[in-house]
Amino acid sequence: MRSVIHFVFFFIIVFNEAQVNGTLNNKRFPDDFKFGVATASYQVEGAWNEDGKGENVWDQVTHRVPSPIVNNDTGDVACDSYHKYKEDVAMLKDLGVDFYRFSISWSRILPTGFANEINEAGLQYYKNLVKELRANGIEPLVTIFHWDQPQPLEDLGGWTNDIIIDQFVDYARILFRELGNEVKYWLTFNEPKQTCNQGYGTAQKAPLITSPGMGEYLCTHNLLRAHAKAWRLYDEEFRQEQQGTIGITIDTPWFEPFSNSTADIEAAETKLQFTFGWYTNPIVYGDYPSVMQTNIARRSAQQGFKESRLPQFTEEEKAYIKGTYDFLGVNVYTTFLVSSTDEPDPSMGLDEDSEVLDWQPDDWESTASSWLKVVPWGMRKLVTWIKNTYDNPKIMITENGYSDNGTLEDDGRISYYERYLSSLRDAMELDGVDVIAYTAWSLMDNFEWMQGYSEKFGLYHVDFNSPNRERTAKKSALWYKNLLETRCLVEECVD
Ligand code: GBH
Repeated sequence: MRSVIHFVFFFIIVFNEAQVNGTLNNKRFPDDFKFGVATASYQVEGAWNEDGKGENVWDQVTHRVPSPIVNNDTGDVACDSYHKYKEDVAMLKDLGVDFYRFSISWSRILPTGFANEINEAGLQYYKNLVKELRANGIEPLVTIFHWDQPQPLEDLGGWTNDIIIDQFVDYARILFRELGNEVKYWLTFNEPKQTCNQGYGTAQKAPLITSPGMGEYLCTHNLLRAHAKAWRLYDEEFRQEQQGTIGITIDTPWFEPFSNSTADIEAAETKLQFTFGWYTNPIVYGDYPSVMQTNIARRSAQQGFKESRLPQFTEEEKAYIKGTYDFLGVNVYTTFLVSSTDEPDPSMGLDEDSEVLDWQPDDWESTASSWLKVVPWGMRKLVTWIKNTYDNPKIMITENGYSDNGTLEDDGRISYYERYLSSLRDAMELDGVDVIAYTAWSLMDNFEWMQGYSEKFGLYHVDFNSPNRERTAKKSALWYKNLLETRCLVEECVD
């Protein structure tokens, strides 16, 4: 009976949306294309001080008085996934996903950040989770670092101190050794731009350090070398035996030129280089984008610095970093417009150093998050630009999603997913972009960083007022389940 109701429900949803969005791509997703959902440790696990876990920067920031987080929210309990992972896996099984992207909490494995002592209970949690996933036919995709560095390392300067490179690699080695027989897909970092620019530049993410145009560049310089070292460690010591694959997730909006003028077209390209190229150019080609090198060197000199604020790689480091990816993970949510300007802001900072202007028009379709405007066509333009700029890499969309206030009747989310997936399918079909996977953010409502629990991205609702944190499928969960069965965005697809 339930399945009959579900069937009718699906039919109505699919039919209605197809009517509304008459132009959805009607090609089935290829058989080997993988669909999944994502979460991150601090956003879902809770159990912040249980079983020997150490303090990390998000514990530290959320416990500050007064709290910098909306409603004084914390991730102390979050979705309680540390205790409820079997329920999470049951949800994943019901959705029918091919894989689950989750991250590991560094301070759960290494309470001080240093590798002298492993917290076995923390390690066991991830072994249990991976085992449960495997038992249910779900592939784990593991993010080694999703923003929650151990506080003792932060006390030494965190990502701005190069001692963190070897600590990160030691941590990664433990994960490859202990989990690598069961985990075949790894991501070193999630969205390094947010770790560095928001963490050490503009103070919009933990550890909330304000050092625009200085701290954010130091952070990135260390993070890129840590990434390369972890990739090479896997490549040289684990790949042959474990047969896995390892990449990195980099986020960017699509940046659309405001007009057809050469200046605006160049400005949009510059903005892409300062956002996505900051990380991807070193990893694919061995060095920072030339526009970053030129702008920052010139501005640093004008500001009285003896050397560029953008650190330089040695020739040896360039060769070492170049090529350290098996695939590129891309997180994409939205689009910005970009124009050139005759009066660049002379102050220090990543945005200022780019010397262009970017914004989102007020009349673009909005969500619960101020930065997230619904712009489906940006998806195709972005992945096609990545294909053309970075030598046709394998691309995994490792996040894409929509925020609202948590309603179960989340038609806005369904419509967002339909149109973004259609645009992605267009890029695959019409531009030959090599996209191998798509990941919806998120499996369930969770701790949305500085916004606390005020912005909801889940396919499943979580009752944060109840000690049991009950999960309930939203309409979008049923829609995603149907998509994963049919692999098709319209009523009937062609292959
Ligand atoms: C992802 O970041 C994260 O990986 C994930 O943990 C998070 O829950 C999810 O998105 C939803 O936000 O303050 O105007 O400068 C997405 C990329 C980049 C979006 C930074 C918010 C801040 C915009 N994020 N951005 S603003």
